[in-house]
Amino acid sequence: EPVVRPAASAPVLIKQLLDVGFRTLLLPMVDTPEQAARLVAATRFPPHGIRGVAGSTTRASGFGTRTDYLATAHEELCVIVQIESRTGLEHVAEIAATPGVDGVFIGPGDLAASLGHLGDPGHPEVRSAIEAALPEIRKAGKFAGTFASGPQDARWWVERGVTFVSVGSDVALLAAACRSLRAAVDF
Ligand code: 3PY
Ligand code: MG
Repeated sequence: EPVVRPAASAPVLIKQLLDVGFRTLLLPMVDTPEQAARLVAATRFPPHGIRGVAGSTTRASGFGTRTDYLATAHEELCVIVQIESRTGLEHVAEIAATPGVDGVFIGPGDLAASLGHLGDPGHPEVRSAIEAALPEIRKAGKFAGTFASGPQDARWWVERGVTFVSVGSDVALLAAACRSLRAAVDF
């Protein structure tokens, strides 16, 4: 299942992604349970939320061929909120407990910046803050995720109960392949 992160946690962007057919969203910069609840509402049609109805114009509804789409769309969603600030961490238990939030992903890059360690997501204070948040997320019955710097780091997080690990990036892979190709023709 592709996981899509909009540029901002905004209802209009969430609606566009859901209408196109994405079902799993990673929503950045969530600091409070109120914000988490508003974002969950943006993924649900009334009366459960505020998602706008686009009917048969959406790919998600099979352009109207899925006649049960409006009634069942919410059953197929996975809403993951991203905590990446000191404020967000302070509210981790309530954010994780928000109904409709399926998982919580901690963003180490922005969290490091928020904790005063800009550019150093591996700083011990950042790592221990993430580690301390994991049981809070699991206690709420939700899954925890974070970003790993490489395969070994991914294993380290998995051993600590993280079940959703982002490792590597498309841009880094492309850049590495370009450098290696460039080096191979350096006659
Ligand atoms: C961060 O580390 O800030 C992220 O957003 C990772 O995805
Ligand atoms: Mg971030």
